Amino acid sequence: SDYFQEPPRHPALRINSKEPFNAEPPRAALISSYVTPVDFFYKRNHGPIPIVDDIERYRVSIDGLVKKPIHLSMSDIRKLPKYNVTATLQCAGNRRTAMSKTRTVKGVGWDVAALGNAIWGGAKLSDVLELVGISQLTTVTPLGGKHVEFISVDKCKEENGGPYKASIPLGQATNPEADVLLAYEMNGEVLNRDHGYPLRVVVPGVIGARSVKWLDRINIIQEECQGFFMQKDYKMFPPSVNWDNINWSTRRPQMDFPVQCAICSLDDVDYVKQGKITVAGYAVSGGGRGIERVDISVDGGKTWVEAQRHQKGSDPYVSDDMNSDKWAWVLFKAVVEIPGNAEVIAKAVDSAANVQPENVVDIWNLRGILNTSWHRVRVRNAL
Ligand code: MTE
Ligand code: MO
Repeated sequence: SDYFQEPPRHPALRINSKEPFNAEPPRAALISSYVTPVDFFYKRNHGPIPIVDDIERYRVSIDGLVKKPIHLSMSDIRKLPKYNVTATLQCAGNRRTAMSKTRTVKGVGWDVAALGNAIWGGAKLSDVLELVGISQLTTVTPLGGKHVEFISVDKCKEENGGPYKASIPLGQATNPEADVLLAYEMNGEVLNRDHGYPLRVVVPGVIGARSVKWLDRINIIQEECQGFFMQKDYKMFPPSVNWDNINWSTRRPQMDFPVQCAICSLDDVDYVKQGKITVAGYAVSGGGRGIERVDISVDGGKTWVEAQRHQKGSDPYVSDDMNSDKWAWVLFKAVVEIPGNAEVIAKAVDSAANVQPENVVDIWNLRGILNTSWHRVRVRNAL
C-alpha cells in the first residue's frame, strides 16, 4: 500500500478510517484543555501523509495572475513577522455519524470531536502576498486575479492521484484582520507531519477543508478553485437532493462554519447517579463570530439554564469581550440536577444571534456535512 510511512499516533485516538488516516480523540479528552494537545487534535486526511524531508530545498511557489512569480524557502517565510493565532479548526463532517442515523449519508463517520483548538504560529498570508506585489485589502489584481488557490504535495483518489487543493477569495487572503496564516508551528512546536509539515494554510472561521496542509503552491486565479473538494464535495444541499438528482453546480463551496456545540462530558447514552451532574462541552462559530450563550436542558428542551463559558484558564469569564480569541471555541459547563431518565440538550447562540437548528432531519444532506443540530444525549439512572 501507499501507507507504509505513516507517522506514529496516540493510541487513545478513535480511528474512523485507517487508510487514509482519520481519527478523533475521546469526548472527555477533547475538553480537558482549552488548547488541544497536538496528539489529541483530530487528523483528517484524503491520502497518505507525504514526506517533505529536504527542508533546505523545500519551496512554496506563488504564481498565476501575478506579474513576478516567486519561490519562497522556509527561511524566507520565517523572516516575515510571526503571528500566533488561536483558532479552532473543525471538519465539515464533524457529527456526521449522528446525521447518518436519521438517513444514510456518504462519508467518513465522525462523533463530536472532529475539531480542535490550537495556537498556530506562522506568517500572515497578507504579508506573503505583498512579496508578489499584491497589497493589503486587494480584491482583484491588475491581471484579474480574484481567488487564491492552495495546492498541496499530497496525492488523493478524489483528484485522480493529484494533489489536494482549495481556494479562498483574494479579499480574505489580503485582509490582515482575517488572520489567514501560512503556519509552521502548532502550539509552539514545529508543525508535525500529520498536520502539514513543513507548512500549512490556516483559514480561521472556515471549514477545515480550506486549510490546506503540506503547501506546495499558491496560485492566483480568476475563478475559484475547480478542484474536487471545492466543486464536488463540501457543499451543503437541501434534504430533497439525493444522488440521482444532484447538480453540484447549483451550490457554492461551503466556507464559514455555522454555530456549533456539543456535550463532551457524557456519551450518547450514559448512566449517571441521580442528583447533580456537570454537563460540559465546547461551542464555536465561524467567521469570527463569538459565542454569546450556551443553553442546557435536562427535560428534552422544555426548560433551559445558561451554562458558564470560558476561554483560556478554568475561570468562567462572561464579560462583554469574553471572546478574546475570536477564532476559538469556548468551553462550557453547567451543574444540573438530573431528574432520572432524561434527555440532556445543549445549544449555542453566536454573536450574530444565530441559533443551532433543533433537529438533524431538517438539515440532513447527502454528504452529511454541517450537522450543527442541538446536541442531545440520554442519561439513565445508575443504581
Ligand atoms: N490538506 C491536504 N493537503 N490534504 C487533506 O486531505 N484535509 C482537509 C484539510 N487540509 C486535507 C488538507 C480537511 S477536510 C480538514 S478538516 C483539515 O485539513 C484537517 O486538518 P488536521 O488533519 O490538521 O486536523
Ligand atoms: Mo474536513
